[in-house]
Amino acid sequence: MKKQTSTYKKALFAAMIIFSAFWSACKKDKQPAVVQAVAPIRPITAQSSAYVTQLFEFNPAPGQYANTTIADTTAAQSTLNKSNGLVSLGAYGGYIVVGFDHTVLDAAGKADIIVYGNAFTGFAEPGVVWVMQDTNGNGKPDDTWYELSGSETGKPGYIRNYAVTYTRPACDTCSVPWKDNQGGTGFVHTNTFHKQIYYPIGIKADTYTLTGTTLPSTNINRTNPAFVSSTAFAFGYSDSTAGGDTVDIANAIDKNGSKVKLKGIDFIKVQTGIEANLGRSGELSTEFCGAADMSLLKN
Ligand SMILES: [Ca+2]
Ligand SMILES: [Ca+2]
Ligand SMILES: [Ca+2]
Repeated sequence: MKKQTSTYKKALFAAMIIFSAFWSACKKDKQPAVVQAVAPIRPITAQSSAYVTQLFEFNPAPGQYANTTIADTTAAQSTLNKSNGLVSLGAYGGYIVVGFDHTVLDAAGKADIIVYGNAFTGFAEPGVVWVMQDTNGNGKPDDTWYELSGSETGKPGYIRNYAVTYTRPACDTCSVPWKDNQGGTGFVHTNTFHKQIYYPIGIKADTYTLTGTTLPSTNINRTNPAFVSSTAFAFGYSDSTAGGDTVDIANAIDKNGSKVKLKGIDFIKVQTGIEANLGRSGELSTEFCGAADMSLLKN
């Protein structure tokens, strides 16, 4: 009898655990996107620029344009206040942080920001776009970055918290070794067209690490070695479509991949999304040419 009771209790206990797990799973499913702390909104005024107006950070990866006028601070500055500046971010993880002079609001059901690059058909160099709201209101991007998810989020080869460490090569024009946090290694290969140092001269340390989200290499086609093509992903990445790529603040996700509701954003970061050598074209490196608040662009 005693044994039966204990078996019964065990069964009841197990049933309760299953039910509570089921119940909490259901509750979880019904939870809306995480709502972030309310950040101050800087309203649009008659003087507001559609384009990003301030450069906060330029931290390139090694690449064939490193240490040239296409990948220096002046190049990074050239992307402000217009759509046709140009800075090369280098290989995986190279990034730029820029800001608007007002808060770009999330317009319901549509894209909010256009990011300009220099892509053309078959030559996408996708950059991951991140957004930040100035939660503490100090005008600086020292708050929390949220990735804007795109068509590749969750697919094989998509990895958040991906990190690549670059090492200063043995000689100035030697290929730059890299090692990622997934066991991968390789080189940013030097080529005969660009003979300068590929390791950014601004980096004094012999190694440095760039961290972000990496995208799948599935759209890179090496069938023709003379022209390795890279087709644009469906949506959500910069330097992918001729004329610019639009992104939606509503696609913001946090570091765990959960959707986040942001009323608006003040800063954006664009970061090269794939470590890949494109043969003669050199390493895959996102170019950033500017960005604009679509609500302020004249049609
Ligand atoms: Ca939107
Ligand atoms: Ca801030
Ligand atoms: Ca490009």
